[in-house]
Formats: sequence, C-alpha cells, structure tokens
Amino acid sequence: MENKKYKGKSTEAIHAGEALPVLPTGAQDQQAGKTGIPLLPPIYQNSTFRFQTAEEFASAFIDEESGYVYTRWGNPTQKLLEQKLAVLEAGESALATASGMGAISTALLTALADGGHVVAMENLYSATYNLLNEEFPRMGIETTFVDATDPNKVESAIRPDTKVIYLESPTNPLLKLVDLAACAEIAKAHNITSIIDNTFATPCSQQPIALGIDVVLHSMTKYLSGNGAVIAGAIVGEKEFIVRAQKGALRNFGAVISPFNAWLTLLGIPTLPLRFARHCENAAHIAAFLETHPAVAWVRYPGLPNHPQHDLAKRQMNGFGGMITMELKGGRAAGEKFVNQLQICALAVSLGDVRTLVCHPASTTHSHIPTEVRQQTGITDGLVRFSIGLEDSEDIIADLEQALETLPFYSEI
Ligand code: LCS
Repeated sequence: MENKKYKGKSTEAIHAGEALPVLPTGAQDQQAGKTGIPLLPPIYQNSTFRFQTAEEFASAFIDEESGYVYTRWGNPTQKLLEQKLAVLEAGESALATASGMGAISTALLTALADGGHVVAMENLYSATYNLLNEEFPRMGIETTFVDATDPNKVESAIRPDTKVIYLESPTNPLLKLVDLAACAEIAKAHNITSIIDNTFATPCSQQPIALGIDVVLHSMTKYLSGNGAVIAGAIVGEKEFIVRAQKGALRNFGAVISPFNAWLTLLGIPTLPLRFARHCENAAHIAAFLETHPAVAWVRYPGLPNHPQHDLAKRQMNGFGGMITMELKGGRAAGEKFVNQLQICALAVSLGDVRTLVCHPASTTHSHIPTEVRQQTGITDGLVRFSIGLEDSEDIIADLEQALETLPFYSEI
C-alpha cells in the first residue's frame, strides 16, 4: 500500500499509483533500444491480451496477478485508476466500475452474496433507493430505511440476519449527515459490513475508511472525474472484499469500466483537490448570499451554522462541499420560474461539474412521486438543488439574484 507515501492530497491525486510498471511501448521500440516512457499514462483501449506461449497463457489463468487476459477481468488503465483510488481513500484496494450504480450494485451484491437484510439511510440517491426498495426484494433481500442521522435508530433496526449498513453523507439532495465513526462502531459490534456512498464529500473532505467504515463507494461521474465527460464508479475497501467483488459480481454481472472512461477519469483526478477547494469556497459564498435573500425560505449547506448537524460537519468534514439545497417561498411555481430565468447556471441533473448545475426536483427528477409522498420525504415543491461550479462566485450570485428578482412575490416580501 502506498497510503502513507505522500503528505498531501494534491501530491497523492497527481502521483499515486503511477509507479505501476508501464507496459512496453512496442516490440520494435524495445528492440531498437528506445528509452522514454509516456509522462501521461497511456490508454490501453483493447479488449484482449495476447501471450507468447501456451505456458504463459495457462499461468495467467491460474495466477491472475501474473498477467492481463481480458479487459472485463482487468486492464492496465483500469488498474492504474484503481491504485490511485485506493490511495486517495486510504483503502487497501479499489475497483473501478462502469457507473456509480455499477459500484453500488456490485458492492451490495458482494456483501449480500448469501442473502440477508440491509439497514439503510432514508433519503438516499433515488436509484440507490430503487435498487434496495424494488430490485433487491425480488432476490429475497429486504431493507429497513431509517433516519441514520441518529445512530441509535441504525442500531435498533439491526436484525439477526442484517449483513449491511448502507449510508450516504451528505445525502442527495437534502444534505443530511451521518456520524460515520458512530455507525462504523455499531457495524463492527454486530459484525456487519458498513458501506458509504462518499460521492458528495469526495476523499478531499472525508475518508470514511479512516473512521472505521468498511467499504467506500463513488459515482466518479461527479467530482472525481469533474469533467462531465464520463459515467464511472468506484469501490474501495479491504483487498479480500475487492477481490471477491471483482471475481464475482463485477465480472459476472459485467459493470466494468471502459478503458477510455478510466483514462478520462485519470485525467480528472489530479485536479480534484484544487477543484474541490474552489467548489467549497464558491458554495460558502453562495449559501451565505441565498440565506439572506427574502425570496428564500431556507438554505441547507453543511458549512452554515444553521445546518442542524453543523457541529458534526466541522468534526467529520474537511471542506463542506459544493452542493446547496434551498427552499423558495413561492413553492413549485416559484421553483419553475426561478430556474427558467437562470443564464449562467445550467438546468441539468448530475453534479460535481466545473459548471454550476441547477435542478428543481418537484418538476423533474421527483415529478413521478405523488406530492404527499414527496413532502413526507422532504422533497418539497419549492426545493432547488445546486451543484456549485468553478465559475467566479460573483457571476453565479449575479445570475441567481436576477432570477430571484423576477419571482412575482419578491416585491411583497
Ligand atoms: N450516488 C450518488 C450520491 C449520486 O448522486 C449518483 C448519481 C449516483 C450514486 C449514481 O451514479 P451514476 O451511476 O450516475 O454514476 N446522481 C445523480 C444526480 O443527483 N443527478 O443525476 C445523477
């Protein structure tokens, strides 16, 4: 493990994993005695690998560490990304996957290989909720959803057959936090695998494995790649778990990352610490602006002292992230009108992009859910979610201000 090799996250993000031996540039070049290896790791955009002899071929099947066989089983570009991820998340090993959902399903299928019950945070990312609420029950796997902001509620929901505690912190889109050290301790006491989706925080803000969590997941579609160009995911954990995930659920269900997407993600990670710091700085300015605006009912940002878990955020997070949620006073009509007026901020799902992205869940991602159900889970009609980008914050604030000023009730407040 390279975990303790570098003092800072930026050096890690740039150099970690790159000690991986680079495959020869080509037989002719080797024969010609040419020196020099690419500074930017090359992309191995191939599906299969050839061997010189039957013996070499056979031994690669027996001992997979001895060679690459087929890209669904492993590829040098994937491998380099995985080594970097393990270092960034202070884990033993990592696995890159085709998407965040590929990481989530692969990790859960691995931890629940013999069936069992899941205790999960309520208000998870919607597709994760659907996976646990709709897909897994068909395989005999039940989930109890609890308000994991209270670790006691997590412990109370544990049954004799519970195999997984599944968490997100901060949650999407309500930015609730979970005390990771407390939940990890509960999981250990009951011999249960603890899993957290660390997409919103990134390893720059929190390293759950250092707090005792077993498995960390990412949608690398978001901050890790940061370029808005890929769909990708990651699992980080103990080598034993990662090997089981790779040889089992990943290989057989097939949510394997393509070499090209692995390479594009490798291009993004070196700037993650710089980008994340700027996301945090911009979000802090914008949250402070929104908080004082008369058209806004409330603002939820872990860095604001009025966040119900601000003390936990200060203790657990090193940077409060780029996501902000707010409630407009005028409900759904205000939400729709507001987003229609925006000029710099883009109306789009996803997050972690260099551009500021805005989403009004009631009219888009959550429109299929009946109003009462949405209200119960906190997805209210005037809720707007921001993924604050890397533009100059005064430009984003000016865009938000002009859009807020067009709301019909603005002058009445
Ligand atoms: N986990 C979290 C916390 C997410 O926000 C998402 C996607 C995923 C996992 C799934 O990752 P994917 O498979 O898309 O790479 N979140 C999205 C969102 O909030 N809007 O669009 C996608």
